[in-house]
Amino acid sequence: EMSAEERAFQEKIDAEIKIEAKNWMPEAYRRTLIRQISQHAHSEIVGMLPEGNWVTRAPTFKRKLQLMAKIQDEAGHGLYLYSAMETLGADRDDEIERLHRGEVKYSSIFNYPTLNWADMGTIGWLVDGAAIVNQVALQRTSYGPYSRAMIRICKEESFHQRQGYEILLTMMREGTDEQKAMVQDSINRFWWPSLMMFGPHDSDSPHTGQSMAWKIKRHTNDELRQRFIDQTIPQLEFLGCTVPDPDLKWNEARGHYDFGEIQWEEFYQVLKGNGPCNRERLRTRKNALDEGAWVREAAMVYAKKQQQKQQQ
Ligand code: FAQ
Repeated sequence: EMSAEERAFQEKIDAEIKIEAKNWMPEAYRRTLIRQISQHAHSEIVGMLPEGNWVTRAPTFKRKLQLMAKIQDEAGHGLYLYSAMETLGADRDDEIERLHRGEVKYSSIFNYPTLNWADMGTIGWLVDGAAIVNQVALQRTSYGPYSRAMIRICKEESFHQRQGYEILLTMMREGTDEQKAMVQDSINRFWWPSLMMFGPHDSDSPHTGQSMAWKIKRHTNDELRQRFIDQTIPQLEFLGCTVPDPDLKWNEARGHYDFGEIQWEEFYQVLKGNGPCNRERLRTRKNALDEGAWVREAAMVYAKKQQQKQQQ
């Protein structure tokens, strides 16, 4: 049985009116948003690490600048998303603590290593590409601050995607055989993990039903995964590369690409913390927090001194 408040809330959702921070909302709606937005923010921050690995080894000065700018954008997205999360009453430090204790998730994709320079292209093209498909849909999410964050973030994310694709295109057009092989190797490693970014099949996704009803999610995991594949395969063909999926095939009747079954066992192992880099990623984040402690303390002491001066 819905209360009058809940009914009014659902009517607003149905009428496409955004929910704002100070509006009444069901506790479960608030909790779902804190869960999703914090996971999204953590992903942006942890997502800096695989690319950070290549800043000192970028092949040219310009590539280095581009990569650094992209990584800084991701930091901005993370901070922006933490702010959106705070409008729901969650505390940033608490949520980061929970991440470091391994209690909450961040995107599975960032638990894979970056082994060659082509990975910087592949991450931009496939990982940011998948992120965009998901985030374009979230621009229409029902919670106002999250929706507005997505509009801004999508603009930068499309730039990242093109940046990544251009790295791969350059390697395929002007590269040596060895460099071309690097591109294919990179796509082979990142293809399936990129498809896993969209989450479990709809039939195995505990949150999709309620999140669709609340219009937090505007499309299901499987819908967005299919959209990503459909738009990515022509780009793959233009590159002159393949994906490691013998079942991938255009289906004229469906008007979509068919594709093989994802290794869900691998996905759930990564979610449990057993992916190739899970431990390293969390260790790096914890160290960053510990090593920055003196800066935060100094800033607090300085702020206090300034305040005391003003009171005198
Ligand atoms: N990894 O019932 P559902 C980026 C969890 S892009 C880890 O389907 P939901 C940009 C899920 O949380 C990446 N966990 O859940 C960038 C839930 O666990 P819980 C970030 C996953 O929420 C690019 C459980 O499985 N983007 O950072 C994953 O309705 C390059 C059941 O799943 C976002 O976070 C996964 N792949 O749908 C940065 C987008 N999939 O919480 C740097 C916002 C599912 O019950 C470099 N999030 N889980 O313990 C969403 O759209 C949704 O949360 C989904 C999952 C679609 C990810």
